[in-house]
Amino acid sequence: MENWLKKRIALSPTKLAVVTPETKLTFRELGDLVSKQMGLLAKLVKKGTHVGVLTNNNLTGYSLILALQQLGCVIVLLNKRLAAPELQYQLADAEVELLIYEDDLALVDLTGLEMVSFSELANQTSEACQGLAEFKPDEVTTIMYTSGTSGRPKGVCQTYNNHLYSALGSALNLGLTTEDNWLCVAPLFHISGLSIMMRSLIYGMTVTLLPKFDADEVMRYLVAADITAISVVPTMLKQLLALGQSSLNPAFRFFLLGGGPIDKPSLEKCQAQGWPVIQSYGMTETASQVVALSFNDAANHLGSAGKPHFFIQLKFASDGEIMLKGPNISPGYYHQALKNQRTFVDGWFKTGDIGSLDQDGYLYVKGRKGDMIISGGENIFPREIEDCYLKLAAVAEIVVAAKEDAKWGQVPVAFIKLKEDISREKLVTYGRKFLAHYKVPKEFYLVTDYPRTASGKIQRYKLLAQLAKLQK
Ligand code: S0N
Ligand code: AMP
Ligand code: MG
Ligand code: MG
Repeated sequence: MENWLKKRIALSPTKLAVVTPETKLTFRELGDLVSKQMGLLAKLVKKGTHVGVLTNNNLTGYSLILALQQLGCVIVLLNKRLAAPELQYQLADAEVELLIYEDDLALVDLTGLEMVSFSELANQTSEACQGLAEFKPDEVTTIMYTSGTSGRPKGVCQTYNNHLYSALGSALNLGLTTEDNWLCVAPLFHISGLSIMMRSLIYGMTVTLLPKFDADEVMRYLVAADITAISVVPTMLKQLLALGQSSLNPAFRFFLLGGGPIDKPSLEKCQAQGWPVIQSYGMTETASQVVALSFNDAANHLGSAGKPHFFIQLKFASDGEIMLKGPNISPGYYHQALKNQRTFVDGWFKTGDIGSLDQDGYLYVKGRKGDMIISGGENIFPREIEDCYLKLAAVAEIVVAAKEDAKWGQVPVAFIKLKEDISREKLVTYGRKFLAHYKVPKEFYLVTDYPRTASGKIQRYKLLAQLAKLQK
């Protein structure tokens, strides 16, 4: 198929492509910046090189991602909140040959890897080079890691077609206007953020890119700038609600809400103050939303994630697990043949989520099969935390579970059995060295044993019930 960036520049060269607090670029100007980045990258990469990118949301990162795509590299998007050992694992697992990182995200402990900072890259000698003649629909363009139901995080491969059909499915539900301007505060290293970039190329849509989510700042944009859409996770929407400002700019069309469950009172509050919230369901493996409410249905189906997008088929396994099929869905996890065999069955992707459809075909997501925790839109797999703490001499056993949290939705807490005394502070310091801070348990409850089945297996649900009692 056509190279999206080249096509977009040919179709709408003077349309605004990206707005940041510092600058505004048309698609032609963005194309020029991308060409410049390609020139600087030319000596370092070739088609097919696996390149890690560690960036905040800013124009340099944005243009570098596009430049790497133009050069046909496999772009491995890395979560800036991860600890060095977690990044090291993902870089090795994804067979990253070169890491490009924003200077202030420098990690001294990364070893055995070619690394170039943004400022070093800017000082490379430039070489003329061409973007891909065309995009091959089934080629992998991006890889993103996700913590799922088992094992270490896995690299989700995303093809051009995955991104294309994701963008098309979204547009068929939400429509497009020539005025569309999508505020991107979701990280570019998550599909919530990257999908906005891909939609921009495919639709010819303006993206307003902010360096981070700051509720007051975002509200200023929603009120005073000509923003028409914003993608938010529940934590963000609740922070915006708490500001108590209800009237948004007249062109504003919708909040696209995804990334995890939200409480009904928050949705009702949005409705009461006339905020158009489009609840959606999707994941890294589906290149963003695949089920969403429509404008007509949003008011009457509060709490539902909506109907499957045009290209998406949905069914349930006998235990209620949501299964999906369609062109958005990843061809698989990188280098995970066994996991892929179990997860992608006859073209159907087993999501690990439990749900049901009501009589009118609206999806209700009811929970997860495994023990995954979602904190502020970040997935946490308890076993990863448990394995990390078991390496501490003082720890005999540990079970990590989700605790409801007003700000983050859920946070991890630990039930810990000690061999020797250790302070809470030491436990926290240890965790923060090896794990992203959002994964470090917020509480450590000391226990002498765990509720177990006759065969000795820990009954996690009983621990959680005990926790509920403790909280009363
Ligand atoms: C909520 C966010 C913005 C919070 O980050 P913030 O406020 O910028 O934090 P910092 O100032 O950097 O740090 C302050 C302290 O807070 C800790 N912290 C940061 N994040 C979390 C967190 N998630 N949980 C717990 N703690 C957190 C920091 O560690 C720091 O503490 P200390 O000092 O102790 O280190 C941020 O978390 C955020 O951006 N979250 C969203 C992530 C996201 O986008 N997830 C979605 C992933 N899923 C998908 O992309 C699939 C669904 C999808 O595509 C989608 C989703 C939403 C909307 C639309 C779509 C779509 O379909 O298009
Ligand atoms: P990720 O792979 O990080 O994008 O996380 C995707 C996961 O977030 C899904 O597998 C679900 O468990 C959860 N999720 C996404 N959307 C919703 C929703 N509308 N309601 C409940 N959980 C959701
Ligand atoms: Mg996931
Ligand atoms: Mg903050």
